[in-house]
Amino acid sequence: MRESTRTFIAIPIPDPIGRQLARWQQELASEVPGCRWTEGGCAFHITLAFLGDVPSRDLSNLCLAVAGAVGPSSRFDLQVAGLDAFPGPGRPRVLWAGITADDLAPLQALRQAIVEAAAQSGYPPDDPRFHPHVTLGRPRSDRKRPPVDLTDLVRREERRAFGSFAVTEVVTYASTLGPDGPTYAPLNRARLQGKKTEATH
Ligand code: 2AM
Repeated sequence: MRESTRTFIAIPIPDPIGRQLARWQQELASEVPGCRWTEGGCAFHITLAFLGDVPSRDLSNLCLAVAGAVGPSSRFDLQVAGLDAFPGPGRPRVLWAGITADDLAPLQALRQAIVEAAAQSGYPPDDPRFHPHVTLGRPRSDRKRPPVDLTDLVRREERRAFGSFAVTEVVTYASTLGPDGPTYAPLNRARLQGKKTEATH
């Protein structure tokens, strides 16, 4: 085992929506030449906290802390919808699908609990900002290839929606960098076990 593991914590996107996203990537491919697309399958996710290199001997404690933070949360629904890019569609470096919900508070609370658990384990996430998204691909530009302007594409696709899904688990992943991009492997799955409080009328 390596001495340290590039680690992040995320909500996996369920397969039925992942398959729709993979088909969408194929539709978009001709309009975003030179993009490195996220591999389908288990790779689609909403990153909640990127921790960077964690000493491998600390991983089991970290996973326990994450499970402790996630357990009390109740399941909630999210929807995958719309297209946008970081830092902006005019000079895109990350092309992503958006995340919406009737109420985003449960997602924010879950993320906050995980950030606190990771920090208490000694691994605070490197970025205090949180903009929930699913990365679809990373457009590449260099001296020979100027960045593509995706402003029109993003506008055209703003109403695209992929249905909602219930968030039932949070996964701690190892990310391994390779020549064809990163590959992700689940280290631990933590289930949301809180009881849903029924609305009273
Ligand atoms: P993403 O969520 O926009 O795709 C593993 O690298 C995951 O952690 C990716 O999903 C990646 O971006 C996210 N991530 C967040 N901050 C990162 C950083 N500073 N370096 C690498 N990946 C980061």
